[in-house]
Amino acid sequence: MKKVITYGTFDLLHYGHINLLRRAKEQGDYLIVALSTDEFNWNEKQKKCYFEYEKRKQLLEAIRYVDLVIPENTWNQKTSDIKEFKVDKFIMGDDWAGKFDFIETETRAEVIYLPRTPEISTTQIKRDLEAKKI
Ligand code: C2G
Repeated sequence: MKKVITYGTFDLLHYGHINLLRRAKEQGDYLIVALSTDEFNWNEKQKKCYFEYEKRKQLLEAIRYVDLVIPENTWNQKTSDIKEFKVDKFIMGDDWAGKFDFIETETRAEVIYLPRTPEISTTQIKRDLEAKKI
């Protein structure tokens, strides 16, 4: 069984996230999503999520491509996660291109960056709602 892992906040779940998860699952048979906790988001990414962790987890677990959701508590858990779950591929959107190449030297996993879906982001959704563009 080929196992794939990806990491993220996935707040205000949108089709850009779904495109990423679908393509990540296409790369294997089992997709693990390491979901950023509320504390990690605030302390490390200065992101205040609209949906708290348990709600974001519930949404992800309802997606047919997702097989397991685990918490992302720190930047540097990726290597141990990959070893613990015997992951074959580490996949992220290409806004992260180059940032996680070290994973290929520290583990046997392949690192793949997939093109982001253009013109959609959680930040953009929040901006549009504030500007009452909809
Ligand atoms: N994404 C995408 N297209 C978009 C928006 C997001 O492909 N229009 C991808 C991102 O590249 C990322 C994933 O969806 O791979 C989740 O995006 P975020 O929730 O914004 O996650 P991020 O803040 O990038 O956190 O340790 C890694 C971090 O936790 C990643």
